[in-house]
Amino acid sequence: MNTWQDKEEFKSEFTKKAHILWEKDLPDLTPNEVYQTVAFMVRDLVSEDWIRTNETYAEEKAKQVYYFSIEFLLGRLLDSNLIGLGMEDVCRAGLKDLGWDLDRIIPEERDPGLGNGGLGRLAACFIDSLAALQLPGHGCSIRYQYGLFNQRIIDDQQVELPDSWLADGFPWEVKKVDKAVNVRFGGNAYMRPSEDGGLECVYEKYSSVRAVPYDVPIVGYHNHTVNTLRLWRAEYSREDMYRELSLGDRHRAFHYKNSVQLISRFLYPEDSTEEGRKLRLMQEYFMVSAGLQSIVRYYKKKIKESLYKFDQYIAIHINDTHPALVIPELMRILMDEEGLSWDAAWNVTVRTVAYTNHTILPEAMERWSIPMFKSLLPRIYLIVEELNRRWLAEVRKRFPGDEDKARDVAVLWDGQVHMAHLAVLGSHSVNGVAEIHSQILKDSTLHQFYTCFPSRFSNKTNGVSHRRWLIQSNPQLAGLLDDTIGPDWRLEAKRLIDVEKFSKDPAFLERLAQVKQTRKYILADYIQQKYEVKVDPASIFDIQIKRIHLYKRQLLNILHVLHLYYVLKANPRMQITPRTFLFGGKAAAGYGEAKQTIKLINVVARLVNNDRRIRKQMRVLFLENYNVSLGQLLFPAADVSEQISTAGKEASGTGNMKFMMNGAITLGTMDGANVEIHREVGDDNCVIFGLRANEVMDYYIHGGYSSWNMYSEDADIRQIMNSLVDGSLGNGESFGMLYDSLLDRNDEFFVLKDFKPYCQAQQEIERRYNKRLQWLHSSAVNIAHSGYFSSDRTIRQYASGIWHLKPVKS
Ligand code: 26Y
Repeated sequence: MNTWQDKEEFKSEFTKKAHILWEKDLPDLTPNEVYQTVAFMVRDLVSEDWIRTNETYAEEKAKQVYYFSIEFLLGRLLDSNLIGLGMEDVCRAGLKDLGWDLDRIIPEERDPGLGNGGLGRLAACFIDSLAALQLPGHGCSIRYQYGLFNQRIIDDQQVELPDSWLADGFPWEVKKVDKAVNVRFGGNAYMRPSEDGGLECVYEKYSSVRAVPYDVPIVGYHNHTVNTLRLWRAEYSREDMYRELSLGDRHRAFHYKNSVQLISRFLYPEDSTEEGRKLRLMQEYFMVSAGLQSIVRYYKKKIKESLYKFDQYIAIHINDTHPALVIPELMRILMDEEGLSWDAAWNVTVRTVAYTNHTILPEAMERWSIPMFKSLLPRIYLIVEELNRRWLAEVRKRFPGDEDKARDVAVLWDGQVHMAHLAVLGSHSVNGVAEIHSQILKDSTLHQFYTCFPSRFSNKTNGVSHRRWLIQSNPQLAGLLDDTIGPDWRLEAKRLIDVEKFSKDPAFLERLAQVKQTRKYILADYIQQKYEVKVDPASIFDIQIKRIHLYKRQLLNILHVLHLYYVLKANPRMQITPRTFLFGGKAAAGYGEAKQTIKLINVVARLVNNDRRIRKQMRVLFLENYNVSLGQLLFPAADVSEQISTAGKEASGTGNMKFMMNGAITLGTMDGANVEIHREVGDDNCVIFGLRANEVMDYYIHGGYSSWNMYSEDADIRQIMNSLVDGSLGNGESFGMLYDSLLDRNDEFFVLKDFKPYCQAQQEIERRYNKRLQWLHSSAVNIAHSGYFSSDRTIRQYASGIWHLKPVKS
């Protein structure tokens, strides 16, 4: 069985399942038990297709891609799976008869927040698209016991609480004990002459960690394809535990047990301490080694082709450098376990692996200290050393005397392992995530590599799943689109372009306005319930939601809010179109400026919201614990999408696409995918401001920017800056760290430089909003052109340009 014929069948299955699971009468079920019951029923529906999909891939020996990512920010799965199976209506009707409302059951699922932000959410959209397009592709990651922290705001400040998302169990996973593998750490590795006259590696005195896979089905859209996300959990190996115990050292035994369990306990353990960094490296190798071992085992058992042909059947993609150890690990397996020569193994490895870069911020470039790397991964280190030796010899031969070049492409340099260099060297394909970002990689960040391997480089502009971010998040808009252009856009997002024909049709625009209004009411209700704050659904909803970071410039936004407040205070008669400024996002626990930014937003919010006169015109709110589910409430309700990073810093952004798809107007800099959004919709349908990337670059290289000059020459800037440190924002609060970054450290992200252009852009937004029909037209144009930003387009480009995959019908 893989559908429920009708609501009657649903009800009877539900009753049976609930009885087995809970041994309770239906009326006594808690909402969470109802959620779990439905989730298990859905899993039953999926299982047949899941098995068949796997069988088909193996029988047809279809080429498959494995997407390795240290993060998968999935969001809730019940709703998306029901939609994928086309069972949402039946389920809703059945539950209704039994006295429950599906919309109240869905929030019972805890968000599996196995990611920090953009990169993790992108991975989730990608596996969604792979299944929707019937492409053979799977995810590989870690089953963290605790996802990204739960954010609370206490006394205006972020407090991080553990996210125990597994507390009530996770109905979507299937533990596969028989597919466990061992991953080895520590010990000694050295080369010795082998019997056949060559060299072989001896690896000894290591300790073993058992990696146990938990598989999650990734359900296609109305197509019977079910791919797999494999999440690895670290367990101690009983053998090793007993060995330690038998040596009589209980301390060592327990130390071993604890350190193993730590590997899959937290997403991104603190990396400001040596201990934390080591754990992070262990996580990376753990995921990579477990994932690769299971792929090679599958290849030998099911594909049964020569390992020299590995890359004809398997593609491995690394989501940033965190899984870059697949390169030396695949070398290890091919050489030490399968007996290939160095050259043969290297050819297979490079042809198999492809790498995506997601950031050019120097501090986010991964580097490991050689002593730590070597002691934790001695065999892998030998391989990295050898590939670096061969590579530098080649470079020095090609470019004699050019030591600058050698430095810029070395994998080992200055006592560190440079992961981005390893990733580029060991991959046949390197891509950035938006046109401007891919260009910057070629021109500067990876320029020397680009001169060595120009054909490896390409661009794949990011995309988002229009299933989650439109069909699922905004059923009201989805329904209007069906009524207007028919339902084809659901299968083929490009068809959204048909909306353009209606973008001047007053009847359509009126309905579009109603949808937006409804979504603003829904959000206002949520805010009322949770914060006991009233926001006015007739005001402009201006939203910035993303990780808190200096380069993303939440500071620019809140300083403009503060400025607007001062202007209104100084001009009691002045009227503006009422605005609701909403913020959401988490700051890294050790990132002082980001945490102070959150505090500043909350302090300014109190100042503004407590002022009886001002609060009729503006409201400010920081929404706690921004995650995928909260995003699903926010994107549909937005009028204005804040995308205001310093040009050249945001690799792509994907929130910008989700807003656009839901009809918000972008207020942004020429950065990341904003550049392409601007190209799609034109100047009339988005508002662009601020320095361009080349101007920012010029300032960095040639100097010439002084934030002190901005401060001394502009009274408005002086006023807001002074208020950061003179205690006038309330309770004598002071924001010294932010003040210093803007003035003493010369405003690395050009907040003050872009301040006035941003204020003008905000006025332009207001002017356009008040031309109601024109605004609605812009909103429609944005929706119409958002089809390009579906991750289906992106994944098709990866599939044809990098992985060479073809769809397989299940
Ligand atoms: C090494 C470690 C500190 C590290 C951890 C996480 C480095 C980077 C990251 C995450 C990066 C990330 O999320 N990047 C974002 O990727 C998105 C998807 O491509 C982009 O849209 C977004 O611009 C980029 O910031």
